[in-house]
Amino acid sequence: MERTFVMVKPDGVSRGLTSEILSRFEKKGYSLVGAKLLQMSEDLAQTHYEEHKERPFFNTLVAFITSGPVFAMVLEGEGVIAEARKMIGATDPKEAVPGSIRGDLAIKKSENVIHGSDSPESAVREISLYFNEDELIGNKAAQNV
Ligand code: 3AN
Repeated sequence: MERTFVMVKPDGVSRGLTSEILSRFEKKGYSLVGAKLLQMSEDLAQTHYEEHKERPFFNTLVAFITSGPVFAMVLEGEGVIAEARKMIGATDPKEAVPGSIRGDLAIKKSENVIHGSDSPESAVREISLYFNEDELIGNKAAQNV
């Protein structure tokens, strides 16, 4: 079954949007197979966003994503990688359609409340950055077998 990595960013957590965001994915029919509230280190932030390290906004992005706790989760279900991206909406909340998470809950591109993996390769990479195998429900170790 397909899995993706989704993370409520510090602005979303501090604004109290975590449960609303999780609720949207659950109502759609996706299952939560892993979740944790964590404070990202600078190292983890730089690794997560390494594809953007030459971009002018990289330092701001790292500072922002480490500015407070994030809520990291792994969601499972049919087509969840592409569908979660659709539900999240465009990177710039001003372009994100109403009904999408960013379209409904954000204004600024630099504080766009949520991250979601953009491909199967990113999903695998990002899940392993934040979770051990035994922290994911459905994996053998997590079932104590
Ligand atoms: P997405 O999160 O929609 O996949 P990416 O991967 O292009 O978007 O960008 C990663 C993050 O970098 C975005 N979530 C956003 O917070 C930030 N970002 C992207 N472009 C800009 C920009 N021009 N100015 C400030 N922050 C940006």
